[in-house]
Amino acid sequence: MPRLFYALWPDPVTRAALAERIPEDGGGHAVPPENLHLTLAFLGVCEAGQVEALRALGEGIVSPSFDLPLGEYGWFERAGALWLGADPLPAPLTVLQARLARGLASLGWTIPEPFVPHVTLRRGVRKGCGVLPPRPLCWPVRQWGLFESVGSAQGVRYRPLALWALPPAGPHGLPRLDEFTLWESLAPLPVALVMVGGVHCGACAVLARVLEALSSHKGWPVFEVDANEAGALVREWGVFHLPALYLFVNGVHQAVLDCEAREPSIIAAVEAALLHPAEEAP
Ligand code: 2AM
Repeated sequence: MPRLFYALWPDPVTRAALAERIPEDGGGHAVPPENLHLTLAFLGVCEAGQVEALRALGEGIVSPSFDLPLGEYGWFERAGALWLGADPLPAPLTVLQARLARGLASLGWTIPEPFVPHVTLRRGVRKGCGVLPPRPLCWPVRQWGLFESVGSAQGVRYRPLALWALPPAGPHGLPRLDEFTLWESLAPLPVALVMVGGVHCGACAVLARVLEALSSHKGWPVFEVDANEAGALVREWGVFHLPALYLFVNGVHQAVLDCEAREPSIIAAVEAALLHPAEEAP
C-alpha cells in the first residue's frame, strides 16, 4: 500500500540552492538533494484505490504561483529534523495548503494543525544546532504534486504520482489565463470560473476576492484574464464591460454569469447554468 504526501517540488536551480544550505556538521544524516521538498500534507499509508480521488483533488485546486523566501533554520525535536523555514509566509501558500486541507477533510483525512512550512535538510539530528542562519534564498514556487514515498536499499525515494503547475497570478491575485493557456488549463476541470478584469478596475478587485472565497468554499477553480493583455480574447468574447464572468465546463464555454458579485448569487447562477445546455461560445 502506498505511503503518500502532497508537496511543493523545487526546480533544479532551487534544489541545488537548498542542497548548498544543508549544514555539514549538524549530526544525523543529510537529506539527498533529489529528495528535498516542502510537504503540504502528509497522508501516510493509503489504499491503492484512494490514489485516484487524491489525484482528482489536487487537479481541481488551481492556485497562483508565488515566491517563497527561506531564511531560517528550525528543528523538530521529536522527529530530529533540521529544516529551513519560510519567513514571511506568502498568502498564496497559506491559501493553497488550506484548500488542500479542506479538500482532504471532505475525503475523510484530518491534517494536523498548525501548518509549519519547512524543507527538511537533515534527519536524526539530536540537538537544535547553533548554526548561523543561512544565506537567504527565494524559491520561485511553480509546481506541486502528489508523491509516493518508496523505500529501497539506497534509502527512501519520492516518486511523483501527479505534478501540477501553479500558473502566474493576474493583477488581482487569481491564476492568470491568456489565449495560449486557456484551453490547456480549463480542459481537465469539470467546472471553472473565468473573470475578465482590468488592472485599475475596482469592481474587478472586489469580484476577485469574492471568487477566491467561493473557490475555497465550493472547490471551483477560478481564473482571471487581464483584458489589457489578452486583447484578442476580449474581442473574440465581445467583452464590453469589466468585470465579466464566464463559466466553463471541461474547457468548453457554458454560460456568461450575469449576477451580483456575492457568493450566494454566483453559486445560484452557476448551479442554474449547469442545468441548461451550454450557451453558444462567447
Ligand atoms: P518532514 O520533511 O518534516 O520530515 C515524506 O515522508 C514527507 O512527509 C516528509 O517531508 C515528512 O516531513 C512528511 N512526514 C513523514 N512522516 C510524517 C508524519 N508522521 N507526520 C507528518 N509528516 C510526516
